[in-house]
Amino acid sequence: ASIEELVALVAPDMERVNATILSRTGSDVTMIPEVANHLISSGGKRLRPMLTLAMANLAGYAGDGHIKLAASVEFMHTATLLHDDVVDESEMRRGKLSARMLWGNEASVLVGDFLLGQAFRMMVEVGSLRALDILSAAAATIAEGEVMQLAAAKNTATTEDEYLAVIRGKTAELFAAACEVGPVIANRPKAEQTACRSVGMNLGIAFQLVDDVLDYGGKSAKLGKNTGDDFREGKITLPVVLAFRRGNDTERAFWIRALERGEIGDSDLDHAIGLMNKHRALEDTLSRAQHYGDMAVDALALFPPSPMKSALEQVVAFCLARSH
Ligand code: 2DE
Ligand code: MG
Ligand code: MG
Ligand code: MG
Ligand code: MG
Repeated sequence: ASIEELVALVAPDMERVNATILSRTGSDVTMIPEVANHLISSGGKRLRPMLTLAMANLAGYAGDGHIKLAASVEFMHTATLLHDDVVDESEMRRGKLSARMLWGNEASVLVGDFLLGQAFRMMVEVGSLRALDILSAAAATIAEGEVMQLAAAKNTATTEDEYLAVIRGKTAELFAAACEVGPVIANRPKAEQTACRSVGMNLGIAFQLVDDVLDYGGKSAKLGKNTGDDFREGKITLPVVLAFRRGNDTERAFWIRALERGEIGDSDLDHAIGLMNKHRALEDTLSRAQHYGDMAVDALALFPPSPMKSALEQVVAFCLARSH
């Protein structure tokens, strides 16, 4: 499982997207390109803009609009990461110090705002009011998901459904919108729009489920960000929901002390991982991720076999295989 097939298929388009990204991070205010490029040139996979390009191609789109929409999607994603590391107080991102550690929280938030503004300008230039509608709604939904997460933080009574609503908003919605705008600018029938949206939504849910597993079960060096962040922040992710639900009274007391009261000692992360292993919480989170990955592949069934379609199936497999 790899993203290489997709990378190869979209390479000519992606070169244009990268050039667009570079020119639109430009500003006489030199701190803006400095901060923006720190993150944008740090070896991200460009997964979301690749999805926009792939779906436009699957939909038979022949124009230029997908380039600026893909760049917009990457700008929106970069803005969310700049803001996310402030909200999460994260120190590492993509193997480097996060922007907030180098330039501060203020600069991170403000450069994120700049990128968001530039993203919307590019969408307007493309001139598809429907694409603008989908991506602007996504921006609102992402923020909604983050606020929902804030409200659920440190609450061990959070349910699996509440957690799912959070990750649909904060992560899956951008995947969904990135995919949906492809058939939209190609003026394809509603069924194709729905199918592409569903590919993105289900892939996005799977992606975040895997991310949440890796925060406990991954290796920092490989991830390029610190593991254990979610635990230290008292974030209630699905591995926690499952381990808490399946735990005895002593174990629940541990989760409440650590996550609700934030009383965390040196060995507590290891203890948390031990409890997750005991209750198969990481494994079962990954089974759920596999289920959403399967649904993403199912949603591709509408399209006839093609190299692009099989490349997208590989991408789904890749996102799930990140976990081991
Ligand atoms: C990733 O979750 C979620 C990202 C969404 C962040 C969105 C914010 C609202 P994670 P990692 C902060 C800003 C909205 C805009 C600019 C439209 O698990 O593990 O924290 O990579 O991700 O830190
Ligand atoms: Mg984060
Ligand atoms: Mg976050
Ligand atoms: Mg995470
Ligand atoms: Mg995090």
